[in-house]
Amino acid sequence: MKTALITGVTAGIGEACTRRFVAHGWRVIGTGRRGDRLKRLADELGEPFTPIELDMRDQEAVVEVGAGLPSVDLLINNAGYATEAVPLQDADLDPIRGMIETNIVGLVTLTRTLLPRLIERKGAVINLSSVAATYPYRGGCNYAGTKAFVRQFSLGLRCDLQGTGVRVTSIEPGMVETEFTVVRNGGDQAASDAFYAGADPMTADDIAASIWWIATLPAHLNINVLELMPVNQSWAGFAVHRSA
Ligand code: 8X3
Repeated sequence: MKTALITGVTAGIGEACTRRFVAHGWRVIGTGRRGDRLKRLADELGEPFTPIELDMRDQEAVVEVGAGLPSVDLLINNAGYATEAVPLQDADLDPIRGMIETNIVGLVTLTRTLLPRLIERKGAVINLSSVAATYPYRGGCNYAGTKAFVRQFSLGLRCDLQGTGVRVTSIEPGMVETEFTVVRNGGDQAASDAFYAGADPMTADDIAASIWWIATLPAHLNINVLELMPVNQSWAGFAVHRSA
């Protein structure tokens, strides 16, 4: 039985991946911050699912969890979030630090801790980046910066793992309707609904299907980067400030 470690399984893409991999006969070890949701998922999925309560900002806990795991075939570094999209000059630093600790430091720590056991299995790492890694927008410099890190970390990790057989992918979705935008707006469901209204955004399951495809490709084939958007999302032009 193949085993995947998936971070951030209590909602959205992580939860959709968990359901998809379990449905295909994998064992999933899933981490998340919300114990009640982990328990609900464990009650529903039963024996193939092992829940672990973990806050990716807590680096000691990340090392402890990573070091206690068995060999795994796949690490999906999904846990991550965006702080409110306000210009840096108006933003509070504490939430930004928390995001950087989760999206970057936690991801690197868990990956480093687990790599020897991924190498044993000639496994794979799939990292959740974002279109924000490539296309800047106002209020997103820190979030986009973390996701650009994730992409470049993924490409560089391929170099480090040359010859080990371990595959690494950066997957970079645009609008996916999940709790992402509720979190970004401090719990404001109406703001999230307005953001996705009429856009026919991607679903968590669209991304889980792509991750399943990447994970089950022949072992000699590596998807380096995969960028996805809903058809209704594209790019705006340059912003130009003009003096009066
Ligand atoms: C977030 C992507 O397009 O919702 O990672 O800003 S988008």
